[in-house]
Amino acid sequence: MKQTIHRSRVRVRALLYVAASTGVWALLQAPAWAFGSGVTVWLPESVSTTAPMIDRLFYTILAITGAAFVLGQLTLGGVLIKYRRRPGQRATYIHGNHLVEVVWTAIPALILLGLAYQSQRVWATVKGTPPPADLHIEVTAEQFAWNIRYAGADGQLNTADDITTINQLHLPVGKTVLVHLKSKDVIHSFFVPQFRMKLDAVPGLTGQLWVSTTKRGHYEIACAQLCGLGHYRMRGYLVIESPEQFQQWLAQTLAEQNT
Ligand SMILES: [Cu+2]
Repeated sequence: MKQTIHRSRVRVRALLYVAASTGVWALLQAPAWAFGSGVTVWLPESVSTTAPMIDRLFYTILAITGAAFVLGQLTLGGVLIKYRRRPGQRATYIHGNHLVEVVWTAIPALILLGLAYQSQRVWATVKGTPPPADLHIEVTAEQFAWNIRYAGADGQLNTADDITTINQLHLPVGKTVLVHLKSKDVIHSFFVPQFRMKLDAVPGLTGQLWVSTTKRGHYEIACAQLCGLGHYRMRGYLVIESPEQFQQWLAQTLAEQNT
């Protein structure tokens, strides 16, 4: 009688354990399913050509680590139940198993190599030589604002006819933009979550980041480095619009600047 109760308890515990692990696994996988079906659950929407490849890598790593977690926990639970203390059973001393050790070292090593290869490809695309740009802009961070500079009629930055704005970044959709990033004072960080793009603005250096926009909309530019007391209000506004609207906005900004 006692034995039967004990067994059913163990069974219930095992079931609970499996249910909990499956729940955690499902929770981890939810974003990957959502990504597959185009729903955004975890990450903000993506509006650049490189964002989907970064997301894919992120979700691949999440799925692999999620599966490893669940497998590891299930194995641990299974071993605990199978080899639990039983009356009259003595512990045995074992010396390990070479084959098993080789397998569980080789498989993660291969997975890591695959991930490293994939990461390197994404990195080379995002951080390697930028593609030819349709538009060059200069962004200079300062405590606590973004100074944005567009080339004027001469197509050259840092000349008398430049168009400048504060915290207002407009970009044409479907174009490749090269951002030249500077800082006037301390280290800031230019971050647009929808681009999956972040770059530190370091005084004395000019950083470069490129982006090809894919979707119109209103987004925010955050400073991702604690840059002083006003860091919390260092926020820029990004508008991605049609090339015609962009040209119109540029002309309007220039007219306002000249008056
Ligand atoms: Cu800042």
